[in-house]
Amino acid sequence: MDYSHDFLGTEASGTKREVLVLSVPVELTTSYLSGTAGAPEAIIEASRQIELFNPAAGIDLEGAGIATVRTGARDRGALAGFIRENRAELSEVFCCFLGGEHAITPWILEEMAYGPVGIVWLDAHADLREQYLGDPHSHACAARNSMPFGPIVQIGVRSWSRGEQEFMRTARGVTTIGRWGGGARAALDTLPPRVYLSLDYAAFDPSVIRAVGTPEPGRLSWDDIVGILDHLFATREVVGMDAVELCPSAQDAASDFIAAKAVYEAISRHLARKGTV
Ligand SMILES: [Mn+2]
Repeated sequence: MDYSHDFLGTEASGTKREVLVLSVPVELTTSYLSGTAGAPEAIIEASRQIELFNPAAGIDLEGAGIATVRTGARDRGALAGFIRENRAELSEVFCCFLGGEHAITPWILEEMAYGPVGIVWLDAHADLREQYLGDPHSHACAARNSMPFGPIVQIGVRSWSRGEQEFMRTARGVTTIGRWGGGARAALDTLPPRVYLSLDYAAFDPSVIRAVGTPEPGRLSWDDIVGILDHLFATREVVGMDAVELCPSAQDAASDFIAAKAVYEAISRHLARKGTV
């Protein structure tokens, strides 16, 4: 595995490795706006503008032990091969996978074999289709394909198909909620003590992040996402995460920066909880 210190820059590296930011430029089933294969590099580049001192999380990421790995994986086989080859090393650190499209989440869950976990799914779309345009591995099926790996709580979801509505009515193991608030908090509190976090940038209102594959108006706001991260990292052990579906646009560098900042906020909370910095 080749490391660099591009995410947040060299100042965020350290003597011990605590966090790996892994680029996974998979783009196979994009259904609307394309370009998510370029998201990892756009996020990494924008991250270098972020202040390492994080007053909101009460932590300074200077010397925090953050490294960047470019997996080069552009399909399921390549990602699975990379994880299998490096699983021992990956399981010792907090891994944040940067997509690429949302289809990667169940692949990560399968190959990382985290054991019993709950899954927190921040998204505008339910992603509960059995197949989409004939493809059962589409990003639109990613939550459905993640169900074998643990109970799922979805927050921010505001768009789904009639078929998904039928499925949600009877399905066990997935709870779908629109807004962040008391109901969502109570749902998160039903999850096992260890959770995996999947952040689809479409969860954000487009007034916050606009450059996504399928922009969907309505909340979550920035403060909602930070509130969810605060609650999650305070009450659960987050075993790993992904951040997916950014679709970088030359006219919208702000989306790249805010996407990077969301990852930074999650990593900050992980390290603050671990107490190694
Ligand atoms: Mn999604």
